[in-house]
Amino acid sequence: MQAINHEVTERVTEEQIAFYRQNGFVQVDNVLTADELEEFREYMEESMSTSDGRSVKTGKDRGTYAKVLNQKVNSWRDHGGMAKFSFHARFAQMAMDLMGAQGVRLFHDHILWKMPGDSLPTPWHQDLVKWPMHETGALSLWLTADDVDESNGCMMFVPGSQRSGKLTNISLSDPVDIFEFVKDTEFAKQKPVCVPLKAGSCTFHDGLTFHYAHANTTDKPRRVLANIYMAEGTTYNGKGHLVTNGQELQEGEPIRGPLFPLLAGRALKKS
Ligand SMILES: O=C(O)CCC(=O)C(=O)O
Repeated sequence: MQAINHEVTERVTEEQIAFYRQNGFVQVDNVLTADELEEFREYMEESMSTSDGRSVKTGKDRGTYAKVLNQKVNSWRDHGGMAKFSFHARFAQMAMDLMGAQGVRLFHDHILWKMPGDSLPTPWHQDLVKWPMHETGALSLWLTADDVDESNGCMMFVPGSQRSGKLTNISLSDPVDIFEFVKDTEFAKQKPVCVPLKAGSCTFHDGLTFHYAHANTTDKPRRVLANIYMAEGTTYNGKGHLVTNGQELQEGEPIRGPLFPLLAGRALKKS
């Protein structure tokens, strides 16, 4: 177990907000206390060891997707411990400050493990093209339970690429080259930034920022939780998505309801 002894970071600074808005991502260190980090590891292990229909297979019979990621969406729905980290007020406040929103809802969480063995990198892609939202601005927190670097799957980001607009949905198991879509633009020339992190630290990235994660060449899983936050009032664009399908949302209506809890805001009234 890695020991940590530090002051926990409660809020993002003005400098971090400015960096995020310029570059489309930001690193925030030490967002978990030592006790929280221990709990976080324990709960993720428990959640990933149960099969409840929200897991991607983690066994030997691994398709290409599972070599990229073993994923569980909305872990909070059947593990109260995970809910602590998916609903954490500290992270929601940071997301709200980075977005400059009046309130934020959770769109969904997902546990993202990169397993050792025949691991593949997570190819360059944008997230927002997959999310059924009219507006831009939604973002992901990427919180690691392990030290991460290029050997086990740390992230890379293309600074400023959030300004490229929505491009195309890139399959993680059969990817096309996202840079082909921005040839001859400033985004193609921008040098990607690699972001190693200590356990209990995180990045935030805009849903339009190009990002990538290295393969895991070590002998241990790389254990991450990503929470997707959207500004209160973000509206449904009518497209299919795992977490909105069957929710009877109307196109153009705000995405609300018990599956999308309001986690931070000036007025925490509506559910
Ligand atoms: O964890 C990874 O390998 C990729 C994560 C990612 O693409 C995301 O959080 O949007």
